Amino acid sequence: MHLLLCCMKRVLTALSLLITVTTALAQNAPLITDSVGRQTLNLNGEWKIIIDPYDSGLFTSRNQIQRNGYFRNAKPQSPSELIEYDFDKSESLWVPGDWNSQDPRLFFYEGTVWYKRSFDYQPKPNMRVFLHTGAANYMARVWVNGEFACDHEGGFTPFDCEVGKLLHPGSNFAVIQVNNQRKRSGVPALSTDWWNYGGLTRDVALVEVPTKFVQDYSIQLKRGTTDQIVGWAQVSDAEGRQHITVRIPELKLERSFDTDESGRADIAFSAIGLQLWSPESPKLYEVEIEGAGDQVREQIGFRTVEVRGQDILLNGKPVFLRGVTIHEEAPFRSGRAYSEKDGATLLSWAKELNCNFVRLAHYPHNEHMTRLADQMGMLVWSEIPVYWVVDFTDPTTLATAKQQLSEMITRDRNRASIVLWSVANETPSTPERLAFLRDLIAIARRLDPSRLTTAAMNTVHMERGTIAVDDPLGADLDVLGVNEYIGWYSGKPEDADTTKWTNPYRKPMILSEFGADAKYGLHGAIDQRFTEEYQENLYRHQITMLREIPFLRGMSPWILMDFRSPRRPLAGIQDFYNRKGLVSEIGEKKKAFFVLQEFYRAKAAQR
Ligand code: GCB
Repeated sequence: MHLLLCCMKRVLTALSLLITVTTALAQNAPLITDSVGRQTLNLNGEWKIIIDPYDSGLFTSRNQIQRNGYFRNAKPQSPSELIEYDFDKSESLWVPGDWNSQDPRLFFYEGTVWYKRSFDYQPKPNMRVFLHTGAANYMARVWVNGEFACDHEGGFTPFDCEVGKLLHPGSNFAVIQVNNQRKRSGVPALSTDWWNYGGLTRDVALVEVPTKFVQDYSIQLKRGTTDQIVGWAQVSDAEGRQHITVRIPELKLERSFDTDESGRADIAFSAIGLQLWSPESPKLYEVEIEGAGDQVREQIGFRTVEVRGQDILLNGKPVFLRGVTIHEEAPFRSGRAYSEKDGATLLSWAKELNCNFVRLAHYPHNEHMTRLADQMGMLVWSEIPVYWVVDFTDPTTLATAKQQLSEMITRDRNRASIVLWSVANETPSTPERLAFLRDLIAIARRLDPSRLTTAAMNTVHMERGTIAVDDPLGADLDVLGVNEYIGWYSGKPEDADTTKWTNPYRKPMILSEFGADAKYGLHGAIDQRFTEEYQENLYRHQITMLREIPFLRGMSPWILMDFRSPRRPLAGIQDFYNRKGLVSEIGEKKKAFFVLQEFYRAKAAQR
């Protein structure tokens, strides 16, 4: 019998209406690694907004012939011009932040909102300027001083537009159209079990760099060693050979390398006395990279991660990943989480559970989160939103997924905390999906051979009480992720006690989801759905089962905190929240929290 182990996943048939803009000609600049560590002008704060459900702001004329950003200018160019918008008299929204939780009219809104922000700027000689957007969900188009600058698809990864030539001394303005309409070819596509928060949801800033600069680099510990640092650095726009210098002042290390003609240098040197990064001791070093007159600095930790047989090795030693999944949902206020404080709250609850691992579902979280994970000592699974049913046959969907994967890796490849890149969650087992995901796995390995690849799968076989983890995708992954909802979407919690597991791939497995909804404060019998007792009982039986899975090397139950979902309308209980959290949306701990906490305490003590 072929078993879909969890909730599923209806293919929505509604087509989303997305107007494509023919004027989007400019190429996005490649991402700048560590843009937060550069000279920046912060553009967070109040932005003027216009809500535009019909996308009128894209059109210059009534018959909609030219779609070149009617709202791109801050003001009418002459008093005789017919202009039917005025940013300055409009309302405003806070950036970073989703619009849904800031304005009740926008709670369920899916469409366009135009953002405008004025700022003073004095261009500096020999400097280039990029407008960095941490994330805009889902499509964004950017104009600076009325000129088109760039566009971007994908709601959870950053983009940098080069805008130096569009800026002038004194007052300037940026206009950004953000559209969060779901679309069939998108990543994710039409249906998700999380809120489709729209807007400029992460930090926005101008980033200044010299004409040629250190665009990107990877600095890692070489697998199988404890003191060999390897990597590469790329100077932008290089014409001919350059020097790159890497320094780790605390270790009194300084090494120089020559680039090739394209500005890329391979880096390799020994760092005797290096203290390794681990969850127990998350040591970070300040690392400085200098080249082509540019200098960038950040805190980097050094550790290795690999698979040996059915084990995951951290710094050469087997590790069990005591994890929990986390959505990027803000504790206490709901809405998209974006701040360091939000991240610190979520990760400290995970620490309280005795976790050493978090699965950041189902998309790359903001940069504060992964940097905090480095500082706090939390291993991380980071994922792109190839979620449920995306259009595996559409080449534009594949291109979007590849772009998001590469932006995720480029942003975070120097984070010691990240050990797993996940390419998908609960995708149907079809030949098209396999080809699609194989492409992504190959890219992840090419861009970052130092980490492990995974995906959360839910198509496995169940025969006579035994689950075989035999999704064909398993052959391509380093670590198998499996989601199962025994006792919630199928059977009773007690069924877990007698469920056995087999693994034809002989690889390590992470139970990447299990769980049950419970409303904090709702009490009843252990078989009464939505009570804390039901959830607690389900956790107990899951633990009974997973103690016996010989190839289990980690787990990340679903989920740390209740989060908003449009698919969960049950009045008085869900009220548009998925209630599988171990804590409520305002941090109240449910009974199951303590069951997991105790299991992890004992597990940690076993080492
Ligand atoms: C799943 C999904 C997750 C859902 C969860 C649920 O399998 O991966 O996104 O939120 O189940 O609660 O149904």
